Amino acid sequence: MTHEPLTVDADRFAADLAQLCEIGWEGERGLHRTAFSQPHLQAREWFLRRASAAGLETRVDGAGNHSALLPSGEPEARTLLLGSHLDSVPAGGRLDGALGVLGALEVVRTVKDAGLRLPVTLEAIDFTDEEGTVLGTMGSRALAGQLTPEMLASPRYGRDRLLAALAGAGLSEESLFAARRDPADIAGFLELHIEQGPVLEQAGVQLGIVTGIRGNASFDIEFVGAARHAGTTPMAARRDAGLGAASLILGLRELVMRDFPGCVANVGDLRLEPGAFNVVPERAVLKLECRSLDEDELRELAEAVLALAGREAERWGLELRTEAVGLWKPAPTHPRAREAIAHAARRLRLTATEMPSGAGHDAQVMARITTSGMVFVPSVDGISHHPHEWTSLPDCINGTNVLLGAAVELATTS
Ligand code: HGY
Ligand code: MN
Ligand code: MN
Repeated sequence: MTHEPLTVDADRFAADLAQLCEIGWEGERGLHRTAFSQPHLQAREWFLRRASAAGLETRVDGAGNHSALLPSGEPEARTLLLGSHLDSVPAGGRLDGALGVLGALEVVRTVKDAGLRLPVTLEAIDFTDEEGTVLGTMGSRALAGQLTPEMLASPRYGRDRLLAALAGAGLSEESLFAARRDPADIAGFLELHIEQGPVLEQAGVQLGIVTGIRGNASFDIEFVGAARHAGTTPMAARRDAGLGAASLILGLRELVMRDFPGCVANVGDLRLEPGAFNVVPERAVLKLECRSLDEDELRELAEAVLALAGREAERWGLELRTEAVGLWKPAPTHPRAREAIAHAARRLRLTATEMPSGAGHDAQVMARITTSGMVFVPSVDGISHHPHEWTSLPDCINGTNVLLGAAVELATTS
């Protein structure tokens, strides 16, 4: 007689998901739950309250990572971590990260309710500042011992913002480094996440088994020309920083599509100074990132991008300043984690396909220190980092049940 696999409490999960989605939600303006903002802190407190209500232990570490724990009865038991992040991008969507944190909590609660005794401590974790509005994968890099003083010296949005955010949360650079865990104590890491792209929906497949996670190299780029009167200065006599920015953005798209077809690049922020109708821009400041699944290719892509910026600066008679402000290496997931996810999907008679992740995740950090895997569920119209980001409730529950099955398998076979 085949046993039906253990499944989560769908009603409890749905009720909690509805509550969590409201914290920081501003309707058509989207979700505003950036790291260390009031809504973010409210969501974290909500998570701890729900964990306590389920009779779980709770903990906050020196990186502000919030955890709900179900200790194993066994001495010397290692910890199987399940989780994601509750912080969002500005004007983001309601499920990016949040689904993985709630899914992890629901798995731990379900194991506890079922009286399942596992040889590992189960820990549902909400990592601090995955999205990088302060540092980027701050909590997971701290836990994994992947943070260095150099990384804290020049974060993507500046050191002042980092120090202010840490101080406001009662954290410090010292407490970040103290949050490091010994990898020998960790049995593995699993993350449930929305796909944030169109692949699963277009293929009509219920789940994605993530094979690898793209790396990301981020740069501050600055073109410097000369401010002049926009009415009196002849067009040919200008050193217009805006021309450097515009030609880099257009050239970037051409470069990637021609020479790096498996990669992506983006300029997500552009500022012209002094920023007046009637002044030729003296400075153009761009926030640029580029991504690849392969570490060597990411390095080559970054070099090609900076060389392009240099050529455009020369073309328009501009000075160029560049600063590397973030590097997240690509990471493959672990075959044992992929296998556990595939088994769980099969037991639940759900369709699944292996696929890479274009987005970055805490799992790419955890993959450096432990057996790590990711479960994707479809995104409606492939939309993410946008108020219309959504995944159906049945798909969210499917993903959480697969997370449960994979966690139990990893826990009992690691
Ligand atoms: O940027 C990313 O890929 C992720 O959403 N932090
Ligand atoms: Mn995410
Ligand atoms: Mn995101």
